[in-house]
Amino acid sequence: MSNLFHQKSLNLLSEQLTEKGIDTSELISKIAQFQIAVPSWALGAGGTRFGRFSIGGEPRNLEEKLEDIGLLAQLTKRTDAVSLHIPWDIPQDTEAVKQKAASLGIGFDAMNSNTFQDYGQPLSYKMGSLSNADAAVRKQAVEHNLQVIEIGKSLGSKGLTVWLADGSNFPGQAHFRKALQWTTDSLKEIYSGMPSDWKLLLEYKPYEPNFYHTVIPDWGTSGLICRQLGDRAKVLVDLGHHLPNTNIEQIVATLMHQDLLAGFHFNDSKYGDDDLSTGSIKPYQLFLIFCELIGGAEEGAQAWDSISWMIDASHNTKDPLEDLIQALEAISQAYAKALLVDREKLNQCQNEGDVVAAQEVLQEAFLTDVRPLVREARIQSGGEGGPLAFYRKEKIREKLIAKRGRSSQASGL
Ligand code: RM4
Ligand code: MN
Ligand code: MN
Repeated sequence: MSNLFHQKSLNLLSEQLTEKGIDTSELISKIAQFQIAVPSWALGAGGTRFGRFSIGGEPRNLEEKLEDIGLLAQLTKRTDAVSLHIPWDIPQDTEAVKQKAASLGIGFDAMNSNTFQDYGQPLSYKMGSLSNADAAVRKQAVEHNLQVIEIGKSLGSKGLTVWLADGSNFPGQAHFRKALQWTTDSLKEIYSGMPSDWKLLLEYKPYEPNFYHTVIPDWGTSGLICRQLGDRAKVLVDLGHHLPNTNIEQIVATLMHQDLLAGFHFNDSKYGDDDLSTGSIKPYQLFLIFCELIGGAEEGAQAWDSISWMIDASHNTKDPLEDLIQALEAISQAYAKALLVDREKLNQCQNEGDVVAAQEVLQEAFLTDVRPLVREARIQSGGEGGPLAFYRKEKIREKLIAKRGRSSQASGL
């Protein structure tokens, strides 16, 4: 898109918004300030249990992962932090890693522990980790999390994300109440090992890799556990971790109402696939989620700054960097549209029971083409107007393949 065309569409949109009493420059600066962390495992092609197809030029080590995120930051100006997964990303030289990240303008978001696979540790997690019937396995899993906290401390992270694969595949395999109790007790030990300025983000997932029961299947179970841990334990909403048709925006509202929302893992899902690109399937849902977030923050339910933002995706078919550019764009758009909602009018419609007008208020915002605002926010921050076009024009993937090689290992495993 030419610069002239961009200016024209921005001016037109500004005029329309000014007529509605909306300050365009304030909007642009809000969009520009909104930063979303990128996980280290999103930079390589993912796979399914049937196979994996390498995209080529994927990062071979932590330094190269940082370089990729640095590039994303430079092009989009929408990300300024990486979320590491241990043991996939154990830094060999912490100081060097810190320096490299700092030189790229990248900080360290929440750390992710991993007790869902075996990677040479003495005891197997096949039958669970924090919920395992064997106390020795639970101890090992707790200690792993404490080590992750130590690594995070050395890098300047301020949070620990726990996602558990624990559960069972068959009726009778697990004792539901004991598994929940062991998980809670293990998490208590982990929580008390966190520095006082850290938060614990507790994820939930209804199924996969276990298909009969998951120890923390939903936000309610996660919230119940968090309540037993302390104020700094909150529920992490991964958009892909819901059964079809779940009203995620309502979950967000309820969690904010209880000051229990830790943050987000952005992605999308059609059936049970938890890692599709955010906004690619249900952009209206993403918009409605942001409406609740903005409303909840404005009305004082939970402070905006207390919420963490991250993309959690892993793709089998797309160039991961192109996908992340699209994801950052989709999130910015949903956020920008939600900022346009006339909340006063919506409130009035709700009080008067005017269902039709309430829908109109939401549609008015959602159907506004906010792309000129998102683009302008990027340009004003020093990024590229069209990061995807730039990425392709500069043949960045081809350059990465030339430098790093065509075949590469999976992002995490
Ligand atoms: C899980 C969950 C976690 C992520 C792993 C790789 O489904 O979303 O957040 O760490 O995948
Ligand atoms: Mn996740
Ligand atoms: Mn997931």
